[in-house]
Amino acid sequence: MSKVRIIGNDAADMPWQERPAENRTNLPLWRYKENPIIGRNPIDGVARIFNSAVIPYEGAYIGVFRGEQTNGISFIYLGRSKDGIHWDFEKDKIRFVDEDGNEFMPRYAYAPRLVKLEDTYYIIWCQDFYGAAIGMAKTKDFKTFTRIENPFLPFNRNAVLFPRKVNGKYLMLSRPSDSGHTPFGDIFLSESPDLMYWGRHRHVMGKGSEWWESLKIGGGAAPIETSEGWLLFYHGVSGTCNGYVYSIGGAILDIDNPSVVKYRCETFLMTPEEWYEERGFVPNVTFPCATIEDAASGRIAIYYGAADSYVGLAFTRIDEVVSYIKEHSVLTEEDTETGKR
Ligand code: BMA
Repeated sequence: MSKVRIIGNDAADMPWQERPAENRTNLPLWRYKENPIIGRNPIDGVARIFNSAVIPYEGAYIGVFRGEQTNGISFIYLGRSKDGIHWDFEKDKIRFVDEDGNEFMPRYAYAPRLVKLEDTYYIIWCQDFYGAAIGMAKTKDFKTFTRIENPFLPFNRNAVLFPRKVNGKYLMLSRPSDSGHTPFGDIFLSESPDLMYWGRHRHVMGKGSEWWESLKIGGGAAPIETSEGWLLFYHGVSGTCNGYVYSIGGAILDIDNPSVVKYRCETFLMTPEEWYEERGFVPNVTFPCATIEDAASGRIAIYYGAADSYVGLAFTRIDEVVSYIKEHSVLTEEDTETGKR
């Protein structure tokens, strides 16, 4: 029984491997030995799948995958899996419709997140809205995907919806940005009474003073509710002379006021090291987009995009990752204030 409780469902048959005995670091995450779980050219006309999100569904797993087509444009593809590791993809990209049922496709769509809220599944991604912005759709059956209003003005990326209302409001993390390869960026929180009107924006956390996250940060997987607060896996970016490096960071947000950071780990939890993270379309990227967790055992599986070319899996246990984050936590005033100016 874990000391820190995950408040959520059980997923006894989730993908899992124990920490290898020959683990090289004291970091609390370890990789799946057979990574990457999705290789190149996974679908006809799709060169690479990466930065994707999965969720338990009807006794198996379902996911929304960023597929970069052979013309270089990304869209979202649906995948199904019995074990969360081996995936079958639909051949065609997800066809979104508007509220009247007419086809309403984005011009491109990337880095999707997938969150179950009440009895509905929401997909949140980055798309063109006269510049890079957030797109959103809902589905109950993974057959009809209905787009809902874009939550934010351009430019914004990396939106992550909370899996339940807090204080009666829907909450979303996002990273206001520019339209290019944004060389700045903090994580903000916005709330909504109806998933249509978003406001009461708060600053959650800024880029770090530590070098691995000194350029920008952005939300990763949907926050996991725990007895210590909301556990957030996010990405932190370092701007080197040879390009950006994306590592995975960890923070714990206050359960009732998530714009307040309780603990923030000063080291990364994982950084590009393996060939499939260091070498690819965009080298040196580990980009977390989803987790599957088992409340009963405290096990967590993290799905991350690797080098904009592959999907990788990493594992941790709730006690291990929370104690590591707490032991290495360094907070600034910007982290601990409510984020209203
Ligand atoms: C960001 C997004 C991510 C991508 C990263 C590195 O701006 O496009 O999906 O992994 O850049 O290329």
